[in-house]
Amino acid sequence: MQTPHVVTDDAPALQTDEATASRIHFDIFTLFPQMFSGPFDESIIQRARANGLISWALHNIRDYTTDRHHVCDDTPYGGGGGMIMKPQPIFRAIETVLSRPAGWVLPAEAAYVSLPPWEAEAPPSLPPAVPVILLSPQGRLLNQQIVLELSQYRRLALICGRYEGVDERVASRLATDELSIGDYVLSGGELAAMVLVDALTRLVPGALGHCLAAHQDSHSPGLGGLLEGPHYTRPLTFRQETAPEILLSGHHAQVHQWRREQALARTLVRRPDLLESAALSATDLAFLRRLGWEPKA
Ligand code: 6GU
Repeated sequence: MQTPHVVTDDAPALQTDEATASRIHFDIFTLFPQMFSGPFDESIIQRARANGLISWALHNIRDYTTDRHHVCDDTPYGGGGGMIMKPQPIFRAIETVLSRPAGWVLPAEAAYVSLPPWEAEAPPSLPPAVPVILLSPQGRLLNQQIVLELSQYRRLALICGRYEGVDERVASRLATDELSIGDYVLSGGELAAMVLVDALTRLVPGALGHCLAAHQDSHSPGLGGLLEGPHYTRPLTFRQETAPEILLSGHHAQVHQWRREQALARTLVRRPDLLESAALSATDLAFLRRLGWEPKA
C-alpha cells in the first residue's frame, strides 16, 4: 500500500533562459542520473550547453516514488527472473515534468515527500510536440535518418529502462517511440540515451566548430549514405606508410573525386548493404561497376 504523501503548491519552475532558448531541450528520466556526469561534462555536448544550443534536465525516477522504501521495481507477473520497472513512478515523473516548461526540475526537498499532485488513473494530456522515447533493446534500430527526424523537435523526453525490463504499459501508453542502439545487450538505456543526445547535438547548427563537418560524416545525407574514406595528417610518412600523393597535389577536383571513390570502395567492402539505399550518381555507379558491384534489381 502506498503511504499518503503531502501535496504542496506547485514549486516555482526553474525556468532558466538557457533552457527556453536552447534549440533542443532533453528531459532524461533515469534511476542513475550520475552516469551522465562524465560524458555530458566534456567536449561537444558540454560546449553546446555552455553556448546555449542545447540544455538538459536529469530526472531521477526514484524521486517520484511515494512509498517508504522508494521502490521502483517489482517481480514480473507470471514469474521468471529479473525485476521489472514499475509503471507509476515513470508515468508520474514524465507527466509531472512534461506538463511544465522545459527546464523545470523537481526541487530536491520535494523528492518523495511533497510531489506535485498527480492523478494515477487519469492521464493528463501531454504536449504532442514532445516525443517520449523509451530506450530499450526492443526498440527500432537507431540510424542517422531517425536522428535527423528527431532533430526537428525542440524538446525530447528520454526514458532509460534497465535491462530486465520496463512494465509494458510504459511502452504502450506513455512512450511515443522506442529505440535501440544496436543488436547487443546493455545493462540499461542510459548509455543509449547518451548516444542519442550526442548524435542529436552534432546536428544543432553551431555545435560543431566547422559547419560542414556534420554534413560530411559517414551515414549523413551529405555523403549520400556512404562510409567516409580514409583521412591523413602530418607526418607525411609514418612507419613506412606515406599519405596518398593525390592529397598533396592541390588539385581540388581530383582530390574530391579520389575521396568519393575511396568512400564508395570502402562502403562496398565494409557495408555493401548501404549501397542499396545510397544516393549514387552515374559516375558513382560506373565506378562501382568497375569494382564488380551491381545494384540489386
Ligand atoms: Cl536502448 N537498452 C539496452 N538495455 N540495451 C540495448 C539498447 C538499449 N540498445 C541496444 N542494446
